[in-house]
Amino acid sequence: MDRNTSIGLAAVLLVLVFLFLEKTDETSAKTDSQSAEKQQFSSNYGSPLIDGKSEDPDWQGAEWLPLDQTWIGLPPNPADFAGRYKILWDENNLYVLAEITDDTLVDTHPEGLLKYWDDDCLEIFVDEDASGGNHQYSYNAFAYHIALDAKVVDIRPDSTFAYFNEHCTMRRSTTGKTTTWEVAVKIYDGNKYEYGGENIPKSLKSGKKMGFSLAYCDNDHSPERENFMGSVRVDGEDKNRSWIDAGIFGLLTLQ
Ligand SMILES: [Ca+2]
Ligand SMILES: [Ca+2]
Ligand SMILES: [Ca+2]
Ligand SMILES: [Ca+2]
Repeated sequence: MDRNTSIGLAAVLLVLVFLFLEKTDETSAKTDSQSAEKQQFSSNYGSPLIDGKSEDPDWQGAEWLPLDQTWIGLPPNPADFAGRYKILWDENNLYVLAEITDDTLVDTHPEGLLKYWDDDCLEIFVDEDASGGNHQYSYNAFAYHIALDAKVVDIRPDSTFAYFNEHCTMRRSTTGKTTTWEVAVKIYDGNKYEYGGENIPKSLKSGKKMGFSLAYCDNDHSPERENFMGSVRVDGEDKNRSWIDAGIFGLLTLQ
């Protein structure tokens, strides 16, 4: 190889390195701007007893967060719907305590897999690796619809509705028009999840980040749900997108 060929090869190599670095920069900048847009939440460590009651000392130390974003319908008056929630975590579960004021509790479709979103239900969105992206027919993220009878439903990759009862344990108690929903959520690696397979929930650690949102479907005897209220702001005309797009979930940090 003569001197000119060597210089030529070195120049080509240098250009390739530059192109690679530029590409890497673009990719990381894109990831940064996406995560910067996510609404940030944090959760304390604690292990409440799942009994539908909020008296646990660990809940007392957690702050209330608003469940006040209208995703479907007009903003409801406080007698029709008002909601707030708390989050805790320990090694085994994420815990959600939701205090929901709802004038009428309805379960119009007692068959759990039939139009479950048109009955009153709590909905917990979890994206274990905070990847964002489409999760409509995949386990990239889960959208757990928890019915009044504690059955848990989401959509499988073959687009059928299915029970995920072992993922969420829920107990609730109702006083007057206010219902306390207390839920333990097991966190699964959606990239490896197999329906009916031997799936081992993840062990959680301080500092972990997950995509997380909460919502409530409120129906009071209408053919379809009247309101869908969520925990995060959703930009744009169509705000009912969390069941498809994990990119609009909040970003939760376990403290
Ligand atoms: Ca409790
Ligand atoms: Ca209502
Ligand atoms: Ca994911
Ligand atoms: Ca209702």
